[in-house]
Amino acid sequence: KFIKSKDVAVIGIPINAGQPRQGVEKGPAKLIEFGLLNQLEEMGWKTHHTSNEELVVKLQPKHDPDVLNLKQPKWVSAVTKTISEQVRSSAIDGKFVLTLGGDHSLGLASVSGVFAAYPDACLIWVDAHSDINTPASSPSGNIHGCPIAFLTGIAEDHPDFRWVKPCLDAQRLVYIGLRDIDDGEKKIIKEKNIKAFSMHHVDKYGIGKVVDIALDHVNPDRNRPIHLSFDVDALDPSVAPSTGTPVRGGLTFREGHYICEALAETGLLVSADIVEVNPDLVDEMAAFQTIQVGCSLARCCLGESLL
Ligand code: 6HN
Ligand code: MN
Ligand code: MN
Ligand code: MN
Repeated sequence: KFIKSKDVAVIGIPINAGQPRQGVEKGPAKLIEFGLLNQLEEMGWKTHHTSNEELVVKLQPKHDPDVLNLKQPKWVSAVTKTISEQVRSSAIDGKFVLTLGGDHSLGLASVSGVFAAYPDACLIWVDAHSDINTPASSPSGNIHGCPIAFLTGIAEDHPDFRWVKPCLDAQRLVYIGLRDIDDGEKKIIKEKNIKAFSMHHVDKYGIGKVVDIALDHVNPDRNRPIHLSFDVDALDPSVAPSTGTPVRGGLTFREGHYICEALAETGLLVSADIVEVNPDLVDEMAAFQTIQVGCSLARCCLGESLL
């Protein structure tokens, strides 16, 4: 009921500055090259694609030293701030917003944009990692491990990220797929009482129940818009090998797809991110497999499995 027409804004965010590995900036173009837009058109969606290739290159500052432990903060900030506006205006237009990554620092763009359009939205973060490090707690300084800390207002003041509004209430967030959490993150998740389903919970309850309980928590009356942020490293590395921070023991192919299908089925899903596809990693077969999975997750978000 939030998405009124079958229009989808497909927004590439070809950024790698939130982490150290080259290649993840090629993810969006590879997903498109594989045929994602045609696939969505065949499902009856009108696609509106923005690659942002030139924009991301143009926004790279000449000098981008670490600030308060964070790496390349000016580039990440400029890209995510600019693209959050694209996300916001597409969402306000009533379009479904599909962002393609790129590293997960782009959550700053997608979540800020979606929540500016839908302040009552909730967020489902599917990931091996919780991406809730603050500048001070981050062991790596990589900003893809920090977006949630800024979006919830938990992060310490940082000069490059003052534009990020603390739009996300910790109780409107739920994690699925966690299995590699830093000590500082564990403390934050406990303190803020954030609902988190690790792989242990997926094993114990099954994915069907996990999604039900997750929705009961963030969306008890099933009346809030939903944003899904899907990091492909939530999937087992045997399913999505070409990603920068793989962790074994992840979601199966079906468990990952089930999440997307179940959220599409609610009719409340307004936007989704498919992130951390790095076609330069492992080998060509692995990259092909990962791109293929990325496309099929995106199609499921847009209702492929619905009758
Ligand atoms: N991701 N927790 C680690 C860090 O560096 O902060 C890993 C983050 C991974 C982020 O996969 O989007
Ligand atoms: Mn992530
Ligand atoms: Mn991750
Ligand atoms: Mn780790």
